[in-house]
Amino acid sequence: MDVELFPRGRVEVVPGAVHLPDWLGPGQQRELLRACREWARPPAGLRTVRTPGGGTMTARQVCLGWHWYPYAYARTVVDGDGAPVKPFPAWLGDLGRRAVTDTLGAEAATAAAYDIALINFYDADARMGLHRDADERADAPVVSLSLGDTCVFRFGNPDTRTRPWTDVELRSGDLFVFGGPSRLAHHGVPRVHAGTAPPELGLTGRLNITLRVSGLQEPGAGGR
Ligand SMILES: O=C(O)CCC(=O)C(=O)O
Repeated sequence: MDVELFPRGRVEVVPGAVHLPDWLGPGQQRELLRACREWARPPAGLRTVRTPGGGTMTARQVCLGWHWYPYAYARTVVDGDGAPVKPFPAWLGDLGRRAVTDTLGAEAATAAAYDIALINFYDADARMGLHRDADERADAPVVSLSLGDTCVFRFGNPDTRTRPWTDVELRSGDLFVFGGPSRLAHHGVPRVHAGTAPPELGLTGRLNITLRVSGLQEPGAGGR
């Protein structure tokens, strides 16, 4: 039997940033994984993101609602197959608002009309450098759901890419929400612990589903 020495509970890492372990049960994780597998299919499926400097991100990505590319949003996969981005389903928006209610409270969830999902797939060698989610035009909290392998999620501060930061272990089913004074905090994934996914989930690697409110109206809008 797998029993924690210290049970994991809700932690407010810094004001506005909350980690809620085991928020998704095994059945919900399986449902979300099934949806991710559908979304990953072409057209507008899982792709390698190229950065303006000529590099590539090691986490591969698929988007819903608005297509993110460095560093703006579009309605089509402008840096890939050119297909229209897949729609953002209403049920995912409901899930996002529930996540905010359960972490930051009902008031924080009222204006949270989620319309973007970024789904990141990490194999054992994938990472994500410290960055800010700053291409949106809305200040609603960012909702982050984890499936599969455990990772180290580094949560820093809005001002610099350096310390202070907190390293949080995100496991399959965990929820992390950041809003308010933490909405523009730097964050990233320095490490994935390969082979730690719950075997019954049937996923090799890690999936992260990040929900955001765009605040965008026009195709091609946004960007830094
Ligand atoms: O994979 C994660 O937990 C973080 C993803 C992320 O930072 C992003 O999509 O901007």
